[in-house]
Amino acid sequence: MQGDEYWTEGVASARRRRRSSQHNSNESPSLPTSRSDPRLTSSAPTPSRRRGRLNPDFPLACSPLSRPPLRCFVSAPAPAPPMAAPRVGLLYDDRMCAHATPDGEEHPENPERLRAIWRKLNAAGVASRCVSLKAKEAEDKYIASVHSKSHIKLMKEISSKKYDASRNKIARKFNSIYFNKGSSESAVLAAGSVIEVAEKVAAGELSSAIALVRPPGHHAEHDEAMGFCLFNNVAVAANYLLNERPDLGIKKILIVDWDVHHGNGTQKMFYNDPRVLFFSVHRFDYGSFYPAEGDASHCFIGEEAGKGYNINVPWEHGKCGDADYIAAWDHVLLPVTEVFDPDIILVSAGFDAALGDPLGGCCITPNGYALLLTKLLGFAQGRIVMALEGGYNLRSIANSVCACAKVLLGDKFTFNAPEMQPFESTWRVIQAVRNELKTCWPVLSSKLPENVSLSIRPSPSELNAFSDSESDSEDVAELLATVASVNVIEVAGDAISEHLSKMKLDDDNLSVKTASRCSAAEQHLVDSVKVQNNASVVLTKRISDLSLAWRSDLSRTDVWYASFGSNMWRPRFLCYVQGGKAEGMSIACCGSRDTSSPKGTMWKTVPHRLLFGRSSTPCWGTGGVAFLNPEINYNEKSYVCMYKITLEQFNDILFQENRLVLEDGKDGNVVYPDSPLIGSSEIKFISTNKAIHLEPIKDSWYSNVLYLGNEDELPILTMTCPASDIERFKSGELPLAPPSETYATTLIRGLVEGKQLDADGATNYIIAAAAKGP
Ligand code: X5A
Ligand code: ZN
Repeated sequence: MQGDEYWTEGVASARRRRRSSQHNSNESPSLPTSRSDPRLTSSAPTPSRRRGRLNPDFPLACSPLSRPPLRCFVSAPAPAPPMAAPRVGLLYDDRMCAHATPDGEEHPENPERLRAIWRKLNAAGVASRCVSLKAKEAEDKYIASVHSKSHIKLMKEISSKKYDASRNKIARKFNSIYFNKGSSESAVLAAGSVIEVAEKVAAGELSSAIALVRPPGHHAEHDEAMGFCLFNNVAVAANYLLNERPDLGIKKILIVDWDVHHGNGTQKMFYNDPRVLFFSVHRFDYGSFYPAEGDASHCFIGEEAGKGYNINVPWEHGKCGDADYIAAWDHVLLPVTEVFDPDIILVSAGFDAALGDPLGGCCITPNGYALLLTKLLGFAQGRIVMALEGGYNLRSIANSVCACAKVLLGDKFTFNAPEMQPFESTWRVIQAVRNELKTCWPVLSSKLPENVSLSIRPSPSELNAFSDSESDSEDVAELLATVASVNVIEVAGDAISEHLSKMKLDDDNLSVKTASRCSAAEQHLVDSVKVQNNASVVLTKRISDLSLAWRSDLSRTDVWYASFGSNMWRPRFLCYVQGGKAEGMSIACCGSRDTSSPKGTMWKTVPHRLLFGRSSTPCWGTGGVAFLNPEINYNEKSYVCMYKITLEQFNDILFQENRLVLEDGKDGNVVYPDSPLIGSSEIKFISTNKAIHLEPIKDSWYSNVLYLGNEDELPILTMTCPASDIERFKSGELPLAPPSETYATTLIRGLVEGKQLDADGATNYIIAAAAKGP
């Protein structure tokens, strides 16, 4: 049924068959079609990693629109043929430790990162098994394929005497950048080193390689250093292979960017280039996670000839780990890669999504990275080049790189089942990505299997195990211990694949498999559906039942919801109650559970500044949306349109504003979160404290509920950003942006139809607010 669901063995054996039957006429005709991937259980490398070029006469196997070969897995196991150990390049060079903060200030992106990895690889006996390589400078003409002349000149001269007096000031003009006397050399070596290893892998001199480089690269744009990145090392290397070395036969490149941050620079460089498939999986947090640009969303799929060749998997929150990444691999990356059929894979290998990372707040384990990498080895004949990007916990990055090196060396790995299920939000994100790309990649057009709704874990708000933000610092040892204690399922051989990817479409065994993976807390839900035929429907119903209690409770309390943005226009507000979309909206709302109209409407002005920020929204497109500065400011008068609604409805609006409503997909059902964000105790809290920052959704835009006083004994509530976001707007970390025309029109209509201002007055009010900033 679902022809595109992948697990490691599936990819590897599918590749083996294709290569052997079509491409590689000199390979043995009796290649194994074993059900279990030997890489998972033995040290013998698989035939898919054999060296040997594609037949250059063979036409490009796949355009995105062609169907992949039908996969059917023959179960007779066969031993893999013996083969020489892979030659794995390992590039380390102390000269890339020269880039450091100018006065020894602490910084996460520091030289110790490289040294920690290098020490670990030596201590583990891994370095000596690799082919050692030294850094090499990139020639200007190669860097010039992605960067402007002036950017190259500045980066190469910034360390010279000439800039001694102005260096720090120039650094401050960029976003998250420092320079010192070693920066120029390190940057040129980092770019040159990735070229160096990519060339050797492409030429077949090495099977695969790891380049331990810094400064990192993926945030660097054509004319801009940012996010600790000076030159875009991976982009430079990709262009080198494609444009400078046709002799190496590299025509299609897959770039996998698993750094926790969006690879904005790389995305832009290949946005309309179909030769480079750029895949980035990153925290997005509704647009608030660094670099906090809207173009990290899944809607950005490439342009012109490059349409479909840019894939973003934007997590909605932190705490994503092995299970979430494996799901993204199995249900997005691998099916597309199978069709794309790259000649080489470059990995923008940041390790800041690792468990314990101080910036990432995610929790990939070293074994998780090993598995993600193993799954990629099934493509491009195993030609993989890893280039270090971010990763700021020294222990985590050392262990993670070490695990990856062992995978490339062909070491035996026993993959434990991920200790957790993917989040519910993970399936939502993956389904959204697949929808966006399905016309470009028909292999993504099938619905995710039904049983995924059972393979979920609660939202992070209900899991307090791991650190989530850049500011939190947690004891890594403690975190690792936590994971160790839950990660108890030891599996081997054929059983592994069953555990690796729980979306394996074995509907018959659904309840058994699911049960073995659920936490005790989820078990009662599973028990209740075990005997049912349509399990997910029953589960959904159960969730609705759970929510009934709070709903009937909160339906008895009325509040004033004070709107200052597009909801001032009644038809737009009614979408949040009745569902659907009003003029100017590009996506529909699902509405509230209780669709009754407001019991009253009233206008007021409040002493808070109105501002416009963020760079785009799914509903209104490019341009900022409205926020109310939570701080009281008696010099300000902002208009609010208040609607008298039930507290239940207010929660449903909060859910929708913060995109917490799960589209069930099957029959248009929607699933609301099963507990309210603002209950009676929060109302109590808020009337004394004036505001409540909602911890469960602290990273979404409207996570702060403000109390603006009361009107006929009912509290007036609104939703806006937290005070910390105001600081980020002020510092420039979050962009201020004027509203788009459609959005502004909606606000103006609200004010005019609400008889608060005339058209000119309303226009001026919006323009003034947009001009003032926070
Ligand atoms: C390469 C990388 C992160 C920049 C974060 C800035 N950059 N707050 O991980
Ligand atoms: Zn990063």
